[in-house]
Amino acid sequence: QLTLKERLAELIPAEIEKVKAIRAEHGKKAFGPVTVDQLYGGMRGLPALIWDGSVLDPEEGIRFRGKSISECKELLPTAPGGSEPLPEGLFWLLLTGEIPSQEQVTELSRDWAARAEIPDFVKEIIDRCPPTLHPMSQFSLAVTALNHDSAFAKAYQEGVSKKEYWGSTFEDCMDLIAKLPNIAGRIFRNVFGDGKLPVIDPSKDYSANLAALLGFGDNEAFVELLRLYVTIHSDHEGGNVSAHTGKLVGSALSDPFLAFSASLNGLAGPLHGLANQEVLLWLRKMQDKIGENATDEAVKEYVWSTLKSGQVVPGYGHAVLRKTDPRYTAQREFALKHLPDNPLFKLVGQIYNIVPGILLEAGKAKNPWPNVDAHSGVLLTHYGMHQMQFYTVLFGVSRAFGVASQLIWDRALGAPLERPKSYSSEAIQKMFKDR
Ligand code: CMX
Repeated sequence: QLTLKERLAELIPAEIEKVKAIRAEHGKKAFGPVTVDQLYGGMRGLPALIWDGSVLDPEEGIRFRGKSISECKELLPTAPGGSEPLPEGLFWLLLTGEIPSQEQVTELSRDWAARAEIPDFVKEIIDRCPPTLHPMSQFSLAVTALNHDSAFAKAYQEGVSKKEYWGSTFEDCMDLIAKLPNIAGRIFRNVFGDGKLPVIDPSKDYSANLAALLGFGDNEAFVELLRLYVTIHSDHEGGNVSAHTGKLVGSALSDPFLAFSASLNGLAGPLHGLANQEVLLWLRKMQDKIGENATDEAVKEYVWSTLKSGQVVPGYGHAVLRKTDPRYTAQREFALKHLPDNPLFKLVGQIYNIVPGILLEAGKAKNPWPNVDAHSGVLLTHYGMHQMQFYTVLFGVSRAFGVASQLIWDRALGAPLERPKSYSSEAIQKMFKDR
């Protein structure tokens, strides 16, 4: 059985030829006009990036290397006795487009466990953070500091040839993913607990170790939740803020630690990954105001009051999606199986029946349906993880899988420095003066 790196080494030459052929045949073809509105409007719909791991269809949602979430749940290896896909398998799929064997996935778990230890000075950086510093800021600091031991940065300084970039990038990406549970666990325990951490168990899978580091290792349902959670949050094509930021920073040949910490800073924004924290805060505030088991009328009034005070309804809407996010649906299915009677889950279901109608009536949001963040906090809190400021860190652990996969391919394919053209408003006025 080949290791992931050996399989990649086999795949890369053919992929380089494929890209050459695409460019030779289609390189000068246009996608269509670019409008001035797209420049002012956050570049919605602007074709601008290559991203191989996943593609997002507005109606259907995400596909990882062509596979829907349901297909991934069916095809990817699971843990013994478990039924959720192992993120190890998803990473293999993102990188190679292939479904790995159980043995290959177990080997990845072992490899990541062996790389999981973080340097003492990184531990110290985390330990010195005041508990009032948001966990995402601590996370980003720690990931940035991992660049101290970057294999890519070292190889580059030693004058490695461009053709060899991907090998050390691969090593850095494996180290990055492997070290995230220890970083996340340390932040969690420092901010919310007594700072004491168990050690990684090399016989366990990634999510089981992550759960143990967070203090939930004995709860098999929570471990299963993390397997699903890390799998579905991993990648959402290339244009979202965290993915694109990682690719952009990586294009300057900043190493994967620097590139991914930049991703994390984008993920920490409330319109992106922080929305999972915001959703739970909003639900709790709603419960405080209108009580548990509130009527539909009371919920409607609360949603309208959110909109009327100029705030967004967190967990709803999307820049690309135009239907319910299948990542929301996957989490709903998990809840129906494991926590059907949880009151907060019931509230989430009640809101699902109410918010889209209100957003449509309000008439602004292009997509009135829920996104991934509308559901995740409810699941975590059900198992006793009530620390909502931590939720986006879990999103970040998962997002590393998608960003890392693309960074490896970008170096393998020799992706150039990103440098799109910007314009001033004055330049645009001049350009279209007589048109
Ligand atoms: N509540 C209230 N208003 C909303 C809304 C929502 N959930 N979603 C969109 N709108 C508003 C926008 O703020 C915008 O208003 P203005 O014209 O006043 O600026 C208008 O509707 C049009 O926006 P859009 O084109 O439909 O959406 P965008 O592509 O600009 O933004 C997103 C997408 C996700 C930022 C937006 O839907 C939003 O703010 N949602 C709530 C926050 C959230 O859940 N984010 C998480 C997304 C998933 C993730 O990345 O993790």
